[in-house]
Amino acid sequence: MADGDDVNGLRKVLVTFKSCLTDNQEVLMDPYLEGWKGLVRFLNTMGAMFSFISKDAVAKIQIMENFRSGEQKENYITLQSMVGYELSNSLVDFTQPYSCPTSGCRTILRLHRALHWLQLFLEGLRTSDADSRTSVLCTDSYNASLANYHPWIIRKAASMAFYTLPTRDTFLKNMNVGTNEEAVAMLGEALPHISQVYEVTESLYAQHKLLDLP
Ligand code: 1PX
Repeated sequence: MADGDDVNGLRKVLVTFKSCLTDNQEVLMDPYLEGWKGLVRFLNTMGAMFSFISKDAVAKIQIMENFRSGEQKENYITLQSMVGYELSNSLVDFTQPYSCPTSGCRTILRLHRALHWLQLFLEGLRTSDADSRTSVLCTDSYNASLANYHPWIIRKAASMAFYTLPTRDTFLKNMNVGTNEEAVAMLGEALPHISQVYEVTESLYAQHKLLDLP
């Protein structure tokens, strides 16, 4: 399938993560948010049970877009410039209760943790058998990542939503990237780029001790 055929499909969305990394390994904010917006569009096709997840993701994307269109927009071009700017201006709360408005650093951390879930889920989808259950793949990847940061009530609501996911076959079809084999091949192409963005962000946050921001 030619790239040009993929108008609404996930190929374009996942490939967006490829354009996040600059030559000197910085993560560009705009394609990062664009990638998330595409994922949210896909999530919105999966039914009302997922709308609480979608709303939270949209709210976080919106916070970051506000930074990108505000007075300090130049400082939010990359994740690296954001971290440098917010830390040197004491804009990041390391403890609760918060004394500063919501920082970009803590907002991106939430999306970054969700990117880890995405990485695990897509890898599960890519490598699983045709008769695997998407709900199980999703639950396993969630429990191994995001669930560790969520309270019981969110975990419960998320697992109920996962239960409504379609079969692996239908899920791959819904991705709108051709046959299931083509969808699986596309995941294999896109995943290394998502992993790279994840790893670069993880080491940036570790270096600045930002991985536990409340
Ligand atoms: C080919 C597959 C594509 C699938 C696309 C799916 C896109 C999913 C987008 C999920 C974005 C989730 C962001 C969650 C951020 C978060 O952890 N927020 C919590 C903490 O924020 P706070 O500001 O309070 O510190 C917040 O409490 C979360 C609330 C909503 C529940 C989040 C559950 C996340 C489950 C992720 C799995 C999505 C399942 C999609 C099914 C395929």
